[in-house]
Amino acid sequence: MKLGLIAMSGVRAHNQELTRLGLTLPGFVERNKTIASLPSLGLLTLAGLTPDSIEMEYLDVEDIKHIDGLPGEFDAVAISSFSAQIKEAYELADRYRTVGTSVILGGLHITACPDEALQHADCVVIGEGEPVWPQVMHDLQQGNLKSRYDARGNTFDLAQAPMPRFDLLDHGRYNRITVQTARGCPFDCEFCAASIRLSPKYRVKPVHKVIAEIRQIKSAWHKPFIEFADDNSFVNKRHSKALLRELAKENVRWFTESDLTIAQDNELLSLMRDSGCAQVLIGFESPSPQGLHGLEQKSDWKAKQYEQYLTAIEHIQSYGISVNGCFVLGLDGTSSESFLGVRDFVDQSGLHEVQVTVQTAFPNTPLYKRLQQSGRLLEEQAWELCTLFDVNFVPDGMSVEELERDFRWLVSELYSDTATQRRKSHFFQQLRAARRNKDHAPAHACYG
Ligand code: B12
Ligand code: SF4
Repeated sequence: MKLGLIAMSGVRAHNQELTRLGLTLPGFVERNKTIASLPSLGLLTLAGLTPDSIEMEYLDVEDIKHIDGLPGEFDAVAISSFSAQIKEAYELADRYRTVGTSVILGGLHITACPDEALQHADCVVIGEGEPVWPQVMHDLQQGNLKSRYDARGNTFDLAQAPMPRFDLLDHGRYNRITVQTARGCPFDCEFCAASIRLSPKYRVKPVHKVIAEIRQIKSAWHKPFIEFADDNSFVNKRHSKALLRELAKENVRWFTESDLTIAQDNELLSLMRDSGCAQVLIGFESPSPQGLHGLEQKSDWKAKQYEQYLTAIEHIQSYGISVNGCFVLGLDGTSSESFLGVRDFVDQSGLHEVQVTVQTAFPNTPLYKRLQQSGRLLEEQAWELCTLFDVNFVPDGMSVEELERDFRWLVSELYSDTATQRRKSHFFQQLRAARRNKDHAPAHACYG
C-alpha cells in the first residue's frame, strides 16, 4: 500500500493587481520568500502515526494547473489544504478518484465544510487528525474506509504527539521548518480561523518533546530556522520559561506568534532573547479602539490592550527582539481613515516589521456566520478569496472598492524600499538607546 501525502502550498492573493504589487515590493518579497517554503506539519505529524506497513511519499503541490494528470501514483492520498486553495485540492482529489485512488481529506477547511468536501473524497477527517488517524489507516488497509471520522470532542493530548516525519522531506527544498509547541488559544476572536476552530482548548507540548523535534531537525538541516506553528506561544508562562531554558542550549534561531502579555514579563523576554528568538509576530489588529471593540468575544481582551501598544512594542524591541505587528483592515467600526492610521502608527511605534491583511470571513467562523446572516458576504463559498488579501465581504465603514484601493495604497506605503529601510534603522536606533540605558539588550540584535 502506497500513501501520498499531498500539501497544497501555493496562493498569495487572488487579486492579480495585488499579487503583482506584492511580488515587486522589497519588504513584501522578503517576507514571502522566507515563508514560501514551509512544509505541511499536519501531514508530517500524521505520517508519524502511520504504520510502517504503509509506504509514504510527501509532495508539495503549488499549482495543479501546471500538472498534467497526477503528481504521483498512489493507492491512497491524504490531501491537506487551507481554504484559499481548497478548490484546487478538490480538483486534484477528483482526478485521483477517477483512477481509483482513495482520497482522504482533512484540516481546517474540511472541518468547517465536511459535506462539501465529501463530494470530492472517499473519507473526510473532522477536527484534529491525531485522535482518529490510526483508525483511518487501519480501515484503509482493511479496505473498509468510512466516509467520516469525527475527532471533535476528543481533544488530543500533546504529550502523546508523535515525532513528525521530517525525514520524508526533500531537504534542499525548505529553508524553514515548523514545530508546534502549543495548540489553541485562550482567546476567541470573531475572525479567527486557526486551531481554535479544530479544538478550542489551549494545550502545550511537553518540553522534552519539542526539544526532541528540534534535535531531529538539526540532524538533517545545518543551522535550521524554526517557525513555531503555534497560534499563541507563551500563554503558560511557567511552561514557556522551562521550554526557553532548554531551547537556549540548542543554538537555533526561531520565530513565533504571541499575544502582548510577553511585554509584562522581563524574565520571559530575556529567555526569548537568549534562546535565539529572531522575531515575534503579534496581532495588534487595529491602531484605533473603534476597530478593536467586540473583536475578542470572551472578554473584549484585544480592546483592553490598546493603551499599552506603544510601550509594549518599545519594551519588547529593547531586548533586541523584532516585533512583526499585524493589522487587519476593513474591521467593522473603521473607515477609510484607518489606512492612514496604520501607516502612522507603524511609523510612530518603531515596529521593525509589519503585516497587513484584509479582514476575511473564513468558513465556520463567528464572523462568517454574522456576515452571512446580515447579507454582507460578497459570494457564498468563494473560498479562493480567503487569502487574507482579497475582499470577500461588504465592509460597514467603506465600500468594497475603497477597501481594495486603500489596501493597495497601504501595501505600497509600508513595503516600499524606503519604508522598509526606515523601519530597520529605527529598530537599531531604539536598540542602541536601550543598550545605553539598560543592560538587557544583546550585543547583536537578532531579527528574522
Ligand atoms: C505554517 C502555515 C502556513 C504554511 C503552510 C504549509 C503547509 N503546506 O501546511 C504556508 C506558509 C505555506 C501557509 C500558506 C497559507 N496560509 Co497559512 N498558516 C500557517 C500557520 C502559521 C501554521 C499551520 C500549522 O502548521 N499548524 C500546525 C498543524 C499541525 O496543524 P494543521 O495544519 O491544522 O493540521 C492538523 C489538522 O488540521 C489535521 N489535518 C491537516 N491537514 C490534514 C489532512 C488530512 C488528510 C487529515 C486527515 C488531517 C489533516 O491534522 C493535523 C493534526 O491535528 C497557520 C496559523 C496558525 N498559527 O495556526 C496559518 C494558517 C493556517 N494559514 C492561513 C492562510 C490564510 C494561508 C494562505 C492563504 C496565505 C496566502 N495568502 O497565501 C496560504 C494558503 C495555502 C493553501 N494551500 O491554501 C490561515 C488559514 C485559515 C483557513 N481556514 O483557511 C491560517 C489559520 C492563518 C490565519 N491568519 O488565519 N501557511
Ligand atoms: S488571539 Fe489570534 S489565535 Fe487567539 S483567538 Fe485571536 S486571532 Fe485566534
